[in-house]
Amino acid sequence: MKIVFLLVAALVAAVPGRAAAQELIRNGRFEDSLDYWTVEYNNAQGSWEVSAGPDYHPDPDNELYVMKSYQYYARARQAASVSSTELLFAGSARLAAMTGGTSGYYAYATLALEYQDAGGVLLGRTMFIHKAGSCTLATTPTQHVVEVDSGVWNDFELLVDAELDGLPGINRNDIARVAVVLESYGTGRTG
Ligand SMILES: [Ca+2]
Repeated sequence: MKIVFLLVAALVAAVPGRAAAQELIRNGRFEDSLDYWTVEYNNAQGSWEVSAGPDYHPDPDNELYVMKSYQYYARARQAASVSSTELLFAGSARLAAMTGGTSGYYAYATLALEYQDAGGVLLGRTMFIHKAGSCTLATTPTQHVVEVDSGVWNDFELLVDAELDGLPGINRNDIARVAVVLESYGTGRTG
């Protein structure tokens, strides 16, 4: 038995420097529901939901709720073309994942930033994550895994150029797109 549960609100702006705030992610505050966001899911077993609404966080604005139970994933994703890695990423999320205690199962909830080449091929990523069970996702030369407290609202901010200093497996000159991904995942079986 596995349950994964993710509750997230994203305030997402990728800007070329703090002074000139051009938001590259559209509808990052979900004021227009899911406009510009792509919903992806694999509902092998269990249930899933991706929906926008105002009641997940007590502020008056909308948040996005992403939930997958039991097996596989539900996601919301948006990519933007970038001409530079001088970007600021900011977001707010409440992440929670759980497993039923069966050995070998795992789950995670994440707010991730993906670095892609011009063809959309994944070069690496930064994951703010809450893991449960035997999840082995870890930091590598192309992946920064930042574990956060579960069930509380966390504010995230990173300067992409500085972040890439810690990801030597990514050639920043190859980055042409950046995607924001909100994902809830569970194995639902040993694996
Ligand atoms: Ca709200």
